[in-house]
This record gives sequence, structure tokens and C-alpha cells, in this order.
Amino acid sequence: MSALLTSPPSTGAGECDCASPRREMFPPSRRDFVSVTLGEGGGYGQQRRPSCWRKWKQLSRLQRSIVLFLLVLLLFGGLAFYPGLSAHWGAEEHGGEEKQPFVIEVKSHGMPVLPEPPSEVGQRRGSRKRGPSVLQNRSPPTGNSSEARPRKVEEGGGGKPLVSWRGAVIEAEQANDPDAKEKEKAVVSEGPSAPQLAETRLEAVREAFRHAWKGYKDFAWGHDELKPVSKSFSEWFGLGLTLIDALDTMWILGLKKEFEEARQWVSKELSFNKNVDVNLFETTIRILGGLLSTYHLTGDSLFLEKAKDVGSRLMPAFSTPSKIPYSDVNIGKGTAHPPRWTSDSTVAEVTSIQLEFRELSRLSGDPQYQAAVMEVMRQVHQLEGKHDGLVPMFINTNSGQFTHVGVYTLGARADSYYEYLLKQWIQGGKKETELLEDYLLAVEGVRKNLLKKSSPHGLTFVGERSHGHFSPKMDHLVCFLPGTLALGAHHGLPPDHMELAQQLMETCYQMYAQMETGLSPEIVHFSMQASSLQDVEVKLADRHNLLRPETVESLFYLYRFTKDKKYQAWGWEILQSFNKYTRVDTGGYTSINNVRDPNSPSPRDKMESFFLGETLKYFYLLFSEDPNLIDLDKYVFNTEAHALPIWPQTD
Ligand code: DMJ
Repeated sequence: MSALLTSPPSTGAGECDCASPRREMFPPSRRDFVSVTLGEGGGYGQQRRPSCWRKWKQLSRLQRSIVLFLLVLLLFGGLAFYPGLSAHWGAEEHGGEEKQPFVIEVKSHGMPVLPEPPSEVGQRRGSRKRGPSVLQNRSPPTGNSSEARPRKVEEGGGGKPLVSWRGAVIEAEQANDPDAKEKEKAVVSEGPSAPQLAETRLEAVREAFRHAWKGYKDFAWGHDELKPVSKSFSEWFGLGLTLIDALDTMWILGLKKEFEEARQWVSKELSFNKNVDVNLFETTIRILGGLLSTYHLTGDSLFLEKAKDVGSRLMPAFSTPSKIPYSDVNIGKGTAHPPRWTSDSTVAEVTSIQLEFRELSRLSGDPQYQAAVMEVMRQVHQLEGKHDGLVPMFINTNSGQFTHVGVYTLGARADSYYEYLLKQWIQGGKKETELLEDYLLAVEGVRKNLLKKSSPHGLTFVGERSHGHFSPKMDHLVCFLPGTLALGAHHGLPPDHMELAQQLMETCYQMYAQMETGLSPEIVHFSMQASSLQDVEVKLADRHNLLRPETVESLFYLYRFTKDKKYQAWGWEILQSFNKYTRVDTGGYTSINNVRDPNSPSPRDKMESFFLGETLKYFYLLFSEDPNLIDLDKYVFNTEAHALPIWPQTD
């Protein structure tokens, strides 16, 4: 084509242009005009030139003028179309991607999936990569959010820039249009109203729960965990763990039929008189906590009686030389022991059972439960080996001393120690000042020792410290912290706790948004070198996602206290990703092995009980606009999302 456009005028009508395709410009029948044949494309030309020239010479002046005029017309026409054409070619050179639409609407299992972020255009489509180094914000902004503005999309592949708003696509011309703002408003006003949007999202959570419950009911009823891919179940304690963990979620979501079926099972089938070793912490937070919470929400004494039964059966764990409990109890035999390989217990485990046992004492009138767990707190409060309020990960059940001193994390094995300091203080009516002091000290300890900013985008993160060396490693578990900090600020602690909560919330969101599946890995490492291209790195062994709740939990607190819609939008995105990559057609959701491979996330074939107990519950509360649906001035959630009352004050 360019050869044609640059051909000299002397190569006129009837003359061939050997580089150009054949094109009949005029019908052959119109003999008054000149038939222009533009060649067959190669291998000929020279021998035909003399005859072309002869024909040109034979033309009248008028005919020549017409031909020249047409050529000039052709030249200008070609120039006018040139950018579009060259763009088209450019796209073809790169695999023809320009032909693809900018926004892909995907449906997954009947659930709507948000449009692919426009900034991804131009990246490999097969991988659905969510943007390697540029921080992602994929939320369709809604309402009076600080994010409530359309995001201009970069031009991609020679195509027109687009503006995306709530998934709507607006042509670039509109973006430059002086009336664009008005048109934008029109687009927004055509969207669902705030109550409609909330109801859509709440129903999506209910639907997700029903789907998960269907799998559990069909293939794992009465067992601990669903294995949704193999349509079977796994047993941990043999106590219907998922069913009990999910009870209060069903109540909160208003799933009465499902709740009633589960209640029947608790009433008729659940027995704790079993020769089985259970983990003290896991049984306390999931089963004791679940039963107590359900009792409070429903007033049904069945659940209180069951709570008393299991609570009393757990007490042998505290019969240790130090009164720091063992990790394991046989609830049938009434014996307890540490793990086979050590006499240590995990610090988070022995310090995150207090809310439940304190409440059991209050309800039952039996002080032994509270006394046992507060003895643990008393000892830990005065132990040496803490570092600026930060605790090590292990404590010995014989000596009552910390072990492995020098390693500090807010992740696994220490996380809920910090959470329960604050929550016990709240539960007890903000009177137990030692708990508060330890909590405040720990927050400052985090700031001083573990808090850093990543490169290149300066995400605030909480790393780990091992014998004086800082590691930029952060477990997904740490994402409970934004929510806990926000809860503390709500209950009167320094406002800078809320500022930190918001910064960390952004980081936890980015741990999802920067992954190809939109789901966070179990562990990330943050870049700290100025030369880094991306903030978040994930090691091969850390790429799994277990359907954990912590980020959604924190989003719930942040939204409840700030009303900033971006937190709901972030949660909505995460729910879509769970639906896209972890939902199993025949019922249930599965943890996955690889959040970085959307083509092969590799199911692990397990639905953890906390997905129903926590993750879906926090999604629902996040999308609910009702502050009385678990009023945070009346209830405090245990670390498994079971709501326990803040004790009424007598004075
Ligand atoms: C839950 O059992 C609890 O939230 C616990 O505190 C941490 N681990 C899981 C969820 O990730």
C-alpha cells in the first residue's frame, strides 16, 4: 500500500505498480475512463512499462488530467486513513490483539465476574495477569467513596482509550467531551441504587453459602470438613466441625431451613463423649465459640448445654506443671498431652481461648473456666523474653517460660495473642488495664520493629524479626491486624491506630489484587530495594490459598467504622475471585495450590470450616448496611468470627 501511495504521478493510469495488488478502480465497460490494473504482486513489471507509457501518451489532455486528479484524490484518501491502518497492522504484528474487546465480561458458575481491569489490556490475555508492578485498584467505585471516580484507562494496542465506570465502557471521545461529567453522572444514575447494590451482594453471599452448604450436606454431612473435588470428607476431631462453625453464620444470613437442619443434627447426633484427641485452641474457638455465639443469637439453650459439655471436657488441658495448657486433650478420656515432639505450646493458642472460657464462666456461674485462662494471661503478662511488647511463638508447659526467644511475628503462632488482648479488654468492659497496656505496648512494638514500607510503591507492611534480623515476610494471617486496630480506635484508642489500620488494609487488598487469580497467597515477601519493580513477591511454596478470612474480616471492620465504599468494592472483587477459582460445580469451595496460575490454580480438595464460619460471614457483614447486625458496641467476635456479648456493666 505504501508503494502505491508513493508512486510518482508519471506511473499513471493503466501503468502497473508491481508491488501493489490488483484492483479494478473502474468497471471495464466504462471505456471513456481508464482501467487501472495495479498488478498481481511480483515477478513482472519491467517488460510492461513501455506499453503503459505508450497508452499514457495516447490519452488526451483531459483524460490525463482526470487520471492525475484521481491519483491525487487517492493519495489524500490514503493519508486520511493511514493511522488506523498502521495501527491495525501493528496489532497484527503483535498477534492481532487489537481485534479483542478491551473489556472482557466473564461468567463463572452463574456468578457475575467483574470486567477484567482495563489496565491489563496489552498484557498476555491467556494469563489474565493483574498487573505486575503497577498497583492494582480494580474496584468499580460506588457511592460516596474516596475511590468514587472513574479511572482513565491507558491506551492499548493502538485502540481508543476507554473509561470504565461500574463496569460500563465509555468511548474515548466521551472522555474528552466537555459534557463528559454530566454523561458520567447519567451512567451512574442508571446503575443500581445503593440498597439494590447491597441486596445483590448480600444475596451473592447467601448463594455462595448455599452452594458451600450443598457440598457439605451431600458429601460430608456430620463430618469435619468437605473434600469437594473428591466428593468426600475429612475428619479432624470427628465433631461435625464445619456444621458447628457455620451455625451462627446461617443465623446471621437468615438461612432458616439450613439452620434448622443443622440444629437437628446438633440435637440428635452431636456427642462429645468420644475417645478422641482434639486441639484445645481449635476446639475452643470453633466449637465452644460457635455454640456460645449461636446460643446468644438464638436464645436456644440446646447450644448452651452443648457448650458447657465441651468446655468442661477441655479443662484437663490446664493440668500441667506450669498451668500453661497442653495443646491436646482427649475429651472422652479426660487426659491431655503436648504434641509428641515437644512439651511446648504455641503462644497464640494458649492466649486465644480466653474470650470463650470467660464467657462460659459468666453463663454457667462456674468460675473455674475464667480462672484457668486468666492464669495464663497473668503469667504471660509478666514473662521475660518479650521484645517491646512482642511475644515469642512458643511457651513451655513445664517451665511456663517462653522458648525460641528472639523470633517475633504477627503471623502464625503469635497472631491472635494481640487480637485477644484488645478483645478481652473490650469484653470485660474496658476495666482490665493490664490487657490494654500490653496491647498498646505491642502496637508500638510493631511500629518500632516490624513495620516497613515496600518498594517501589511504599505499601506499609508488617514483617518479622529473627534474632535482630528483619525479614520482609508477611503471612496472610497478619491481615487480621487492620481490623483489630480499627476496632481499638473505635473503642477509644489513639486515632493513629486507625491510620495504620487503613494503610495495612490497602496492603492486604494488594496481596489479592496483584495476584493473577485475584486471591492472596498464604505468605508474601515485600520488596525493599529501590530498584525493585514490584512490591509483592511470592515464593513457590507459599502460593496456596486456604479460603482464609482475615482480609475480609478487616474489610468488614474498616467499612463499619469509615463507611468508605471502597472497602465493600474490594470485598466484592475478592468474592468474585473466590467464585471464579475456588468454587466446585458439584457443591462446595476448595482451597487451591497456586494463586499465580489462573489456568491451573490446582484445587487442594478441602473446604476449611472457617470458610463458612468466618469468610462468608464477614463478607455478609461487610456488604450489610445495618450496623445493628452484630452491633460492635454490644458484641465482640472471637478469632473464629463467633459473636460474644460485651459484658453488661453493673456500676
Ligand atoms: C481461623 O481458625 C482463625 O481465624 C484463627 O485465628 C486463624 N486461623 C483460621 C483462619 O485463617
